[in-house]
Amino acid sequence: MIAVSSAQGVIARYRSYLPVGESTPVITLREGDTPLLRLRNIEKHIGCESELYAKYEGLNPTGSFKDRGMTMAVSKAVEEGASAVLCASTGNTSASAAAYAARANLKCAVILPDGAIALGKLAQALLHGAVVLPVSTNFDGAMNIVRTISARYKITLVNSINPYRLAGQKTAAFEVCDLLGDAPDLHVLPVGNAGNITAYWMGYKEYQFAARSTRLPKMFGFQAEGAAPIVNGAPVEKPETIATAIRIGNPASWQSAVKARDESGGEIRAVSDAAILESYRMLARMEGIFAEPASAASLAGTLQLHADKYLQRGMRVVLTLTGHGLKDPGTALKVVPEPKPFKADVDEIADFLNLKKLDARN
Ligand code: AN7
Repeated sequence: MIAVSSAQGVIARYRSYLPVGESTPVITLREGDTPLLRLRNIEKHIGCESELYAKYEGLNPTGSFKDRGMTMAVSKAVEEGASAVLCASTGNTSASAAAYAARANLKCAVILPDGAIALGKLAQALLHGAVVLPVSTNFDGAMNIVRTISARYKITLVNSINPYRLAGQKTAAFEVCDLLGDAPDLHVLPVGNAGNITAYWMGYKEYQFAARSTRLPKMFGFQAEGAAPIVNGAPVEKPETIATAIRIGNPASWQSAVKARDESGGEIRAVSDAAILESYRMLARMEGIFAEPASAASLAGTLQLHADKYLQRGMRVVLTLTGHGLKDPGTALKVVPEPKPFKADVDEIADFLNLKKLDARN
């Protein structure tokens, strides 16, 4: 027998919780099964007595949590006989749709806000062979276009208004419960189009109903200050934030995100771009975790809760880090000093590094 990885993809792993049948083809890249990493250095640094855990979704096949939903959406599209899929995206959805469509031999078209996508995500969509249409609008405008096209033409929409997407994404909540032994006290995550907070809440409730967990977390969502429609209670016409993934002014899952917040007793708040970038650096420097800027909104939010004395001793707090930092190398290079070229001289380099000489025998 050939040894196979224990990673099997979220459909195989959580089949009984998902709307799939015997005849559903499983299109998978072995997504899910991402690590839960305790953030001990950050806990210590800020003097936090809660346990902080990062659910590092950047380790999915295309580098973001979107793969959990895309394996479902694309598998169901194939089952239903589709030949093409379509999405609007701030980047990660398009990268994931393009990859899963390639694996399923489906055509893929993506509508992107021109000039507002991190470089890695654009490269992924293009290399996987999607038809990429940069349109001079923002994400919300792109979303309106794909809603209309999919209502009028034969193409399957794989944005999170496709219910199979959220069904797949809820598996992240199952994994958190399986890894911790129960649901955490708080679950913190960035909010853009608001699908993920909706999906996690669905997952936590279903797992409790199935008696796989005994409790429910409070859901805490964080939007970027310049793109915080749910916090403001009104759509934002021109959303702005350095975290391009969550530059969204009129989220598709607005109502269900508010429901997740209210049913769980949580909150949806805003964090500044400065706080996002500070957290982005902290994760990388203090924990060795390279997450993309939007993901760092989870830590920025957690720091805000800590400053507000919300985090008590012994609480378990899970932060979803939604995407990999390599998606957006441009932002990383903007927040660090540029390295200076150095002479190829051993002694000068050793001197510069303040190194002590080994004794003569060596
Ligand atoms: C890294 O790719 O909306 O609140 O089109 O890429 O479920 O939308 C991405 C969203 C957080 C927000 N973090 O999640 C898209 C897109 C990252 C993201 C979010 C996104 P939702």
